[in-house]
Amino acid sequence: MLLKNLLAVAATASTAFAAKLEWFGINESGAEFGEKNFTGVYGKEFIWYDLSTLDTFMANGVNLFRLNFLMERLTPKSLTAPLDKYYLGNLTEQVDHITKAGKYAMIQPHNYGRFESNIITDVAAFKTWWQNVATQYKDNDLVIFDTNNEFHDMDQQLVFDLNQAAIDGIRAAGATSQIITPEGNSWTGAWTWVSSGNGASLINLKDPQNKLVYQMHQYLDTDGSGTHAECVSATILSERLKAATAWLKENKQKGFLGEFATGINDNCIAALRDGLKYMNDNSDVWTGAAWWAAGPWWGDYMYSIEPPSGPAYTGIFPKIKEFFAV
Ligand SMILES: *[C@@H]1O[C@H](CO)[C@@H](O)[C@H](O)[C@H]1NC(C)=O
Ligand SMILES: *[C@@H]1O[C@H](CO)[C@@H](O)[C@H](O)[C@H]1NC(C)=O
Ligand SMILES: CC(=O)N[C@H]1CO[C@H](CO)[C@@H](O)[C@@H]1O
Repeated sequence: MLLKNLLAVAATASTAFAAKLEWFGINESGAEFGEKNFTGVYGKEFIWYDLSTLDTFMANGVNLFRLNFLMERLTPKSLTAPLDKYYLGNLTEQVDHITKAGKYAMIQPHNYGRFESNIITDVAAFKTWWQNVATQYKDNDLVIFDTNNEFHDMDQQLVFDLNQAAIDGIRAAGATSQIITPEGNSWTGAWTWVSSGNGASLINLKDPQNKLVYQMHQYLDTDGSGTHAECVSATILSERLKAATAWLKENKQKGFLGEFATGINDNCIAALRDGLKYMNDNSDVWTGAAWWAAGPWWGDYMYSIEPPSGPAYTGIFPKIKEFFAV
C-alpha cells in the first residue's frame, strides 16, 4: 500500500538524520472559525485554505494536511441533513488538490463531540453523517477520516460508541481502503491516554479493515492546553508520550500525534527535537505528527506556521523538518 511506497522513497533519500516518521503534517485551520455562528458566511466568519500555501508546504516536505471544518456547516441544522453544496465543494477542492499531488488529506470535523454546542448523543445519526461524508471520498485512498476533534467531558462509553459509529458508517459507505483515526475523551491528550481510561476503552474498537491509527494531541505548556509560549522542560514532549507509547506497543497499535505546538524559544525547540527523536526511536508505533496550525487568518498568533510570516514557519519549521522521512 501507499505507506510502504512512502517509506521506500524515504529510505533512498539521503538525510543527515535517518528519519523514520512517515507523516509530516500541518493542521489547516480557518473553516471552523466563528465556531458559534451556524452557519456563518464564507469570508466573514470562516475561510478556506490557500491552495498555493498548500503547495508551499508540499514543496517543503509536508505530506499530510489535517483539514479543520465544522459539521454544522457541512450538514446545516441536522446530522442527517444533505451536505451543503458549497461547503462540501470547498472541502473537496482542498482534498483533491492535496491528494492529486500524492499527499494525505485528513477529513477532520472540529467539533469536540458536539453539534450546535450540544454533546452528540444520537449515535445512529452520527453514523449516518459519516456514511454520507465518506461516500464523497470512498474512491480516494489518500483520504484519512478523523472521527472528531477532541472529545472532552463526555461519558467514556459514548465516546467509544461515537467512534465505533464513525468506523461503521465509513466502511458502510464503501470506503474500505482508507485509514481511520479515532480520537479519545479528555481532549485526546497523549499524556492522559492511559490514565483517563481512553486506552482501556478504545482498544475495543473494531474495524473490519484493521486500518485504525489512534490520534492523540500533546502541548508542552504546564497545563497541556496549548495556550502558553513556554514549555515545562527540554524533555517534556518525550516524557508526556511515554505512557501512550507503551500502550501502543503493548497493544500492537499505531499512533499519530495530530496536534502539537510550542512558542519559539530554545527550551521549547529542544523539547520538540527531543520528543520527535523519541518518536523516531519508536517509529514502530508512531506514524508522524501534525503542527498546530496554519491558516490564512491567524495573524501573529504565536503558534502560526502559515507561510511566509507565521512565527513558527521561520522559527520552528526548519528545526523540526529533519525528523520526518519526507
Ligand atoms: C453570524 O454571521 C452573520 C453573517 O456574517 C451575521 O450577520 C450574524 O450577526 C452572525 N450571528 C452571530 C450570532 O454572531
Ligand atoms: C466555496 O464556497 C463559496 C461560498 O459559499 C462558493 O461561492 C464557492 O463556489 C465554493 N467553492 C467550491 C469549489 O465549491
Ligand atoms: C491549542 C489551540 O490553538 N487550540 C485551538 C483549536 O482550535 C480551536 C478552533 O479553531 C481554537 O479555538 C483553539 O484555541
